[in-house]
Amino acid sequence: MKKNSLWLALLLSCFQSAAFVTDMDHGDHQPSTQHGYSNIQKINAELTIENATAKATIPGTKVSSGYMKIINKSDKAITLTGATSVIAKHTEFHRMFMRDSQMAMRKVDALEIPAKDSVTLASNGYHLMFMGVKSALKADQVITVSMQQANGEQFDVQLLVMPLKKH
Ligand SMILES: [Cu+2]
Repeated sequence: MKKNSLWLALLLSCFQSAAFVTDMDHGDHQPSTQHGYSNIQKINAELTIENATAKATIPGTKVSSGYMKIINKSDKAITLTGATSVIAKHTEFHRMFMRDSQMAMRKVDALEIPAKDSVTLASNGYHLMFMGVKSALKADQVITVSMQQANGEQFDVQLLVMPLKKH
């Protein structure tokens, strides 16, 4: 039972995030100037990250999720095998999917970015999941996530925390 309620909390977190995406298009937050955060992060000649965001934690919860577009400009696939961040005990790649006409999600062990292509982490598909968030994530905060590649390299991405949607 305890495991089920944890998964329910995680699912709710992912669903509610759908509302946050719409907020990004409004002009009242300026990601490109916040704390040196850039909405286009050129990692190296091969990899570029765009619009990396995380959502503010809902009061009383210790989960959040992260979104971004990962662009691979090289002619070889790049495989991400994991992610870590000091803000949470566990950071995982997840994928939302339909199961018996209900949304569910599961951990993804490897995320492949095809050659000359991109993968978008969003609220309705792949996403980063932060579990055991150590202190509440607040709007305009910038967090760092380290991504591990299958080739042993790793790189850091900055995520701008988006506000909770006002009702
Ligand atoms: Cu998730």
